[in-house]
Amino acid sequence: RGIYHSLLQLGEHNQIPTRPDLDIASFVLSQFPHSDHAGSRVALIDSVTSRQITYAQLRQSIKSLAAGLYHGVGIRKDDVVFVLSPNSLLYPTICLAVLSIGAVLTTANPLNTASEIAKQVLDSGTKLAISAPEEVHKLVPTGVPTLITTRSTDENSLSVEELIEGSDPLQAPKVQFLQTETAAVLYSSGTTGVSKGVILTHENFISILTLLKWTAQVTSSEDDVYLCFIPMFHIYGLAFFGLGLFCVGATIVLMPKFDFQAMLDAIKMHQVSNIPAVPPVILGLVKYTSNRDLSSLRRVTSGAAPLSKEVAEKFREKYPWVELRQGYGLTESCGATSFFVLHDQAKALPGSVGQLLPSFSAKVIDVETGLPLPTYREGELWIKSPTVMKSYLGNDEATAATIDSEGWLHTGDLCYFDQDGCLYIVDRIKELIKHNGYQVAPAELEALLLSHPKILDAAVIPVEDEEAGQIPMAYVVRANDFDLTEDQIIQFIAGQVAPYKKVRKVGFINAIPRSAAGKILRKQLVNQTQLSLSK
Ligand code: 4UW
Repeated sequence: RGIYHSLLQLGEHNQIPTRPDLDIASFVLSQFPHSDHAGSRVALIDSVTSRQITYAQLRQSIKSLAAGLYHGVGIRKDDVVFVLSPNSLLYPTICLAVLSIGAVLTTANPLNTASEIAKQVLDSGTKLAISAPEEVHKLVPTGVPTLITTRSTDENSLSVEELIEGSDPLQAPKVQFLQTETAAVLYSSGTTGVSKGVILTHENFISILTLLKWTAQVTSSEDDVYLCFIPMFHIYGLAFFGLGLFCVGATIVLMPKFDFQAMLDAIKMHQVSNIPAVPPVILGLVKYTSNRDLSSLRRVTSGAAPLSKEVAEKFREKYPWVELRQGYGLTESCGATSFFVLHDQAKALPGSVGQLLPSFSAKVIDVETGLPLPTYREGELWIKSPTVMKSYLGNDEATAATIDSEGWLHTGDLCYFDQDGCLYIVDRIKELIKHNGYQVAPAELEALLLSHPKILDAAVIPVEDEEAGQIPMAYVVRANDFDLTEDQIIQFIAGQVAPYKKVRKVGFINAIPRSAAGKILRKQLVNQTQLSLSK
């Protein structure tokens, strides 16, 4: 009672494999196109250089790198490998090679600062880093052994490329491990506090990729050409482009970094038909491209942050030949939780993020009473599925606050279901701020603000922004020195965090509103801000 079960069914041939010793890399490789002809199918195309990699080459480079990491570098099962790179043709090879030897993948935004990276290196227990050459300087202070991705002029640093070329794919080790073991540690702030390591197992990934493969099969066509600008360090990009789409033999055009004009060019040049995207890109397409030829486009997905009903409707008016669907997911659920399979339904319900994927159950919990709610009533979304993370790394308290004793993951999102099992995300109860789909943890910015000698107290809240979704705004209580300005505070934070985390607005206040238990009353600040901005 009070439980919503997925109304979708995986076909007989698409069940989630349960063999205990199956690992994610073997699973993905077993799904590659097999016959000689299929092996020449293109897996990846670099949008800038037009360099291509076939499935046969991808398999070969994964095996070679696995052999090189094992025999050459000495990486073993459970060793943590930190990948710091923008999207590149090598990224999927690195992920799959690391996973295939039972090592643990951890990833970060290459825009992160040296101190943010040092924290993650320490927290994850990184043994080896693999870095794009231009980011290596950020890893130097950590003292962690580092491989660069591509060859440089520096003769001392070994590159992944050289390791692949110099290793024998037949020497790839056969490491045995269980589905229940850790595959990756991705970072998310969850419902509260600073970034935490989300432990995702091989089982979590095998489950999500089975679902992704199934949704791709039922909603796309075999010859779809996908465009990738979603970063692979984030679960959305990792699940789709680092691992999942290889299970349907897709061709992926890869952009090293997002640029709107370059995206339009890539769509035209490579006849892109399918784009997993984020709301600011959908908005961009609505606003900016009147004469561009986007006739090849067939399917666009929006996820990672809310897409307004109005923008969805305008997109459909402007591009009536494109199917637009929303999906919803979390790092803690290893990717997608809901999606629209039927496009007619997505079109009729532009505010919904779709139906629960197969194998998911959910509850909608009244925030006041803790009781489960029926359809159309708003409450916190709790979910259960084989994709739900094992725990937060080294943080029992945060784990217990997020996954309860019955295995329900408390998402911190406010939602309701309609009578057809379509899910609507209406607000975020958790602290998390999303800027262009990227996570910003208020607690992290508050700690930095409090380190300023002239700041007594601080709170960071989201402010709605048409382009970026949300921007972080700081409320600051100044020590008696009132010459501290908004600009000085913005600069102080900007010097210490990745650009997407910058505080972009500052309000001065006499006291931060707090509950009796000392918790910041964020909603009160958000309402107060909305009121003053609307004046
Ligand atoms: N509407 C409103 C949405 C939506 C949303 C997410 O950074 P994380 O932890 O994770 C993500 C993952 C997104 C994702 C992964 C795989 C996939 O297939 C897919 O479908 C398109 C999406 O964003 O942030 C999780 C938080 O982001 C918000 C929500 O608050 C959630 O808890 N969020 N998607 N469609 N809000």
